[in-house]
This record gives sequence, structure tokens and C-alpha cells, in this order.
Amino acid sequence: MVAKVTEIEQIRHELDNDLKKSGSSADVDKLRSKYLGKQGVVNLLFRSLPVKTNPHLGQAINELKNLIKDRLSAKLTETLSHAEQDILDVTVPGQIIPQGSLHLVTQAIEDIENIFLKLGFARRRYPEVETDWYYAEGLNIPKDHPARDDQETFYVTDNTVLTAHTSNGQLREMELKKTPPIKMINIGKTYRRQTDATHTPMFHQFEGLVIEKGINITHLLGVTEYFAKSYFGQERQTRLRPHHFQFTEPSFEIDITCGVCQGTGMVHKLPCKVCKSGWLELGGAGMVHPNVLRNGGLNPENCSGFAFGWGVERVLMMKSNLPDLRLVYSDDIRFLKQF
Ligand code: FA5
Repeated sequence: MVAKVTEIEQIRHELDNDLKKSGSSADVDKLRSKYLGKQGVVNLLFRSLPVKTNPHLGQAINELKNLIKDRLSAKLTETLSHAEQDILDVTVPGQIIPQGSLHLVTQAIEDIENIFLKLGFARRRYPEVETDWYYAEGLNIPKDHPARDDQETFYVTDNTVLTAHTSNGQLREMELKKTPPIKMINIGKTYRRQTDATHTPMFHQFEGLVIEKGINITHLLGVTEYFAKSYFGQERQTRLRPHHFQFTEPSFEIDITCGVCQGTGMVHKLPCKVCKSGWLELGGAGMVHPNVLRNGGLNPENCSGFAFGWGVERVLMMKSNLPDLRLVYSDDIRFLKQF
């Protein structure tokens, strides 16, 4: 028994020395067969025990076996991590990581925002899930009005919707500021149950609102002209067409000259395929209805205002001559990386 214990001690000692000398995974493999192989040190030790052996001795050899296993795996990990360092070649060219960019709609929003900031407008964001009052009733759109057509509007509950326009921001801005002057540009997401080449179910609008004593249509024209020339180019012109909105009186559609035919309606003596008439529709606008001013807590006797609401994706489409608006929200990287 004492002889065997001394032998175990010697084996441990020998293992220490062997491990110190080994430096590669091949060395560790050799040690594994030396100590743990069929004809290895541990098995020979087991076989050399007397038949009715002392159980304590068997236990001591098992502990030795586990110790050898642990030490060998630790050594293997150590040699592998050294090997990895050995093959690190710092002269190999680095991997080129593809670089992303801002989405084209985000870029358009930033461009639009910057144009209006230069004119002194304050950038606003108002709720996308809105109550009936801000979205319709307070904007002079009564319950039975066709503008509430639920074919187009996404209802959340009977009294709340996903906003189909950013005009809800008009009343919210009046409530926030309480008194004129008001000069805001509200850019936000809007939702309608529509989808085709010029419509997407989610799109963005930018809504301008200017209220002060003496504001009239010429101010609306000036801002419209400034935006059109800044965003599309100095050669572009705008015009007003009579229209109807419940929350403005009078109301207009604003058109801008087509960038392809420069407003002539003709390209190489043929009708322009983009606009057909020389003009493209920019969006709705008008003088804020007195009822809306009152609903926002203002007195129409003391102030007046204009408002407009235009589509971000539409102006982007017009500027970049996009054939189909749905491309903007596709995940086609070949299209997106052009911007
Ligand atoms: C309105 O939404 C009015 N609230 C605009 C307004 C504001 C008028 C303030 C007067 C005063 P309209 O429904 O025409 O108007 O939409 C405005 C613009 O949103 C359109 O000219 C178009 O550019 C864009 N638009 C409308 N529906 C979609 C859609 N499904 N996808 C992409 N753009 C759209």
C-alpha cells in the first residue's frame, strides 16, 4: 500500500515535468496516450493492484486519473490559444465592412426640415394615434362627412385612428402656443388604406402652419415658392388651383412645374409622360378656417393663418423621378444604395 502511494506521488511529479516540456497540441496527445491510453501509466497501475485491493487505493488512483485529465485539457487550451496567436498575420488586408447610409426618406425629411428652419419654422412631431377631436371634429369635419371615409382610415377604436394626415398637429400647436405668432412644420407618419404606384399605406406628410395678425394668401405663395425652388431647383414655378378642404377657406391644390418637360408639357415634340400637362401636384393648402382657429382657442377677429400638408414620399418621387413609390419601402438594396 505505501509503495503504491509513493508510486502515485511519483507519477504526479512526472506529469508536472512532462507538461512543462510540452508546447503543442501534438505533445499533449502523446501525454494523453502515455498516461491514459490502454497501455498507459494509469491502467498499468490499476492492473498491478492485488485482487482484493484496498478501496482507498482504488479511489486514490481514480483521483489521479481525473487530475491527469484536467491538467491535459488545460494544457491543450493553452497550446491552442498560443497557436491562434502564431497564425495572426497583421499584413493581411482587413475585411471591408459594407457601409450603410440614411434611408432616402430620412434624407428627404432632413432636407425639408432644413428648408423650413431657415424660414424660422419650428419643427414639431404630434401623435400618430389620435382622437376624433384633433383628427376630424375639431378640424371642422363633422361626423357624417365623406372625408371620414373609413375605407381609407385605419381605426384603432371607435374614437381613435392612425392619423391619415398631419393636420391634427394644427389644433395641438394652437393649444401648445396659446397665442400667435405660430410658425410650425409638423413632419410625421400618416396611414391610409391605399397601395399603388403613387400610394403607400404608410407615408409621411409635412404640415406647415403660420398664424399671426395679417397673414394672407400671398404669404402662403411666398413660402410655397421658396420651398419649391429650394427643394426642386431655382427654375421651378408654382401655381394655385381652387380646391376644397373642410379645415381651410379658401382651399387650394398647389402645383409645381414638371422637372422633365420644364413645364412645357412636351418632350421632343411628344406629350410629357411624367406630367402630361407641364404641372405636377404638390399638395393641399389654404387659409385656416375660422372654426378651426376657434377650436384651437384663438380668436379669428385678431389673427389669421395659412396651412399646407404635402407628402414627403411624393416630393421625393417628383425630385428623383421614381417610377413607383412602393420601391421606397422595398428592401431591394440595389435600389436603396443609389441614395
Ligand atoms: C391632406 O391630407 C390635407 N390634410 C392637406 C392639407 C393640410 C390641406 C393643410 C390644407 C391645409 P391630401 O389628402 O390631398 O390632403 O394629402 C396630402 C398629400 O399627401 C398628397 O398631395 C400626397 O402628396 C400625399 N399622399 C396622400 N396619400 C398618400 C399615400 N397613400 N401615399 C403617399 N403619399 C400620399
